Amino acid sequence: MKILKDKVTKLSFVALLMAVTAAMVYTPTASAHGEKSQAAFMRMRTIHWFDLNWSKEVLAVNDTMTISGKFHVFAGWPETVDKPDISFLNIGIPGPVFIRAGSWIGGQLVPRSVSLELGETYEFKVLLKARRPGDWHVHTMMNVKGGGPIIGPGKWVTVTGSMSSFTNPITTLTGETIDLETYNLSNVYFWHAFWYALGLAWLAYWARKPMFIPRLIAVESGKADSLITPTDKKVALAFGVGAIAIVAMSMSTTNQRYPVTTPLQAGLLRGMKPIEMPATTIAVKVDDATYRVPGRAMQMTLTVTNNGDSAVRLGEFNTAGVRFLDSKVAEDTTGYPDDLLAEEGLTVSDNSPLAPGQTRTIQVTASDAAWEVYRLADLIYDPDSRFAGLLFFYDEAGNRQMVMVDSSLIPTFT
Ligand SMILES: [Cu+2]
Repeated sequence: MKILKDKVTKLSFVALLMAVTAAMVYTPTASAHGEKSQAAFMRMRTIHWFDLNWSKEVLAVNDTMTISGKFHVFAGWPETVDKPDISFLNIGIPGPVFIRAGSWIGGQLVPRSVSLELGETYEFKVLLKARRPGDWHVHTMMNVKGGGPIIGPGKWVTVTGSMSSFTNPITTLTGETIDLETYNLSNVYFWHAFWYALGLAWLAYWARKPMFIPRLIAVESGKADSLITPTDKKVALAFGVGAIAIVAMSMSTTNQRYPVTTPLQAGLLRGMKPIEMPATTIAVKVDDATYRVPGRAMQMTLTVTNNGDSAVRLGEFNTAGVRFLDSKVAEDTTGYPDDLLAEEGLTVSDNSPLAPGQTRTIQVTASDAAWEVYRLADLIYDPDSRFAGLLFFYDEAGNRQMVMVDSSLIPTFT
């Protein structure tokens, strides 16, 4: 029996050791943080992020970087997501590994929630200041009240240096320069410690005498009054009056020390300036769209009419942050996240220049591992099998036109 017990103990120890080692060695680098698990049709039919640019990939603590780009608010917004009347331009990072030094939509600073209009395209910029060393997957993101987080593409950014050197100086309107990283901290510590100590002192005053059984007996035998002596009453009065006096005095000294204070600034920002998108001269009709289950690609049959005055070719299809490019037409120069970039992911049956006035029906295949990795293939589980995305056409001079497409997306099983 003893031997068996020893064996079990030994084996459990080995198992524990193995588990610990495995946990230490196995550190998966997640390349997406939340968006994969969201319904595919929601990601395809809410906000389309494009023209994104991360100004740096490596920076030191206290250095700044910007993430800029555009987003299109899809007009066929899903029913189950509240309209983006109250939205907040956020950034998706694991805590304040950066601080957001500023964020703008259409050139306007947006520290508060904003109203966005369906069908409009906006330009945005976020200024980040590095705070904590590490490798961080930084996402653009929009929080929609009544809808949830709408997560944009994420890119790995490395912060070097030491967090202890981080500072966040601001100059107030009263002319004082403070460091928001530590400002007022000792004051907060002091007052919390002070009042906590006062509470403990009150408890200790009573607890120095026997607390429960003798007092219970005294109360039960009708001698409750004997438990509170005249001294006790004086002490209670001192505590009561003292607490009120300290509150009143410290309130007035605080008012003297900080004579100018304002309430918290809040309230929805309306009237965000959208980008005036030039009227598109390309008409696209989605004749049908399918995806194979299981599979890594979607196919569309598009009838494209060029109403402009120069020949165009299809360069990109963008949905849910995944960019499918025809490398013969378009090339990414922005350092777009690898896992979301299909450099040769777009195949067009006939991608010769479409002359002005011409109409052509083309077969377009958007194919990449990202379709599966980012679980767009999981559309099969969604209650609304429709997609939406952006098509980018380029003319000979390199001018780009964006066309929004949206249609049902039918699975095929053969
Ligand atoms: Cu991520």
